[in-house]
Amino acid sequence: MTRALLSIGGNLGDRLAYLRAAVARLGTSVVRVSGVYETPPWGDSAQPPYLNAVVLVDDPTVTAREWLTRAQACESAEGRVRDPERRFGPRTLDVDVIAVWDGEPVVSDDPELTLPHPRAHLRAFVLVPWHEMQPDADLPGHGSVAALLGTPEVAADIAGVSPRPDLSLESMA
Ligand code: PH2
Ligand code: MG
Ligand code: MG
Repeated sequence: MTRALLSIGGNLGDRLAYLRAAVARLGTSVVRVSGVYETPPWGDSAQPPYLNAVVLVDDPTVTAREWLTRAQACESAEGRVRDPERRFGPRTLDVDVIAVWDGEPVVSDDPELTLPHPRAHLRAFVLVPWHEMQPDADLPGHGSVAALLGTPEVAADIAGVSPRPDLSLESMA
């Protein structure tokens, strides 16, 4: 079995529609989805706010590498255009593989797919929705998500991560 935690986000166009399209494309592999959050852009501040959520997916036939392929297929299908000059620039849809488990956590230092995601432990826009969806979750190599929310780097960003209870992906899971 492989299970993966995916972060989905976007800050161009109809942001909710892009998140919904990603969940729809992931199809029957979706086990749970978090609530939707409005989040300030990290890494390149001159751009609109993001909507972010996380999705737990499970499929016994899918390897870690194939989760990356599926994530990229979601991005391409929703018109994601990569700007080589602007790594953290605005995008319709970003789907990041945060962690994968095949019974045990998968660890990879492949530069194309580093697992767990090398910055997830620092990102409130990943940890806040994940904690809401799975309060007992662990980020492999970093301990409990609940504890990570208390670290100074993350705690400082939590106030900016605003729940959007008016927007939902739930009916799609
Ligand atoms: N993704 C990025 C860069 N910056 N900021 C927010 N708020 N949410 C994101 O998903 C995000 C970002 C690159 O993957
Ligand atoms: Mg990202
Ligand atoms: Mg990405």
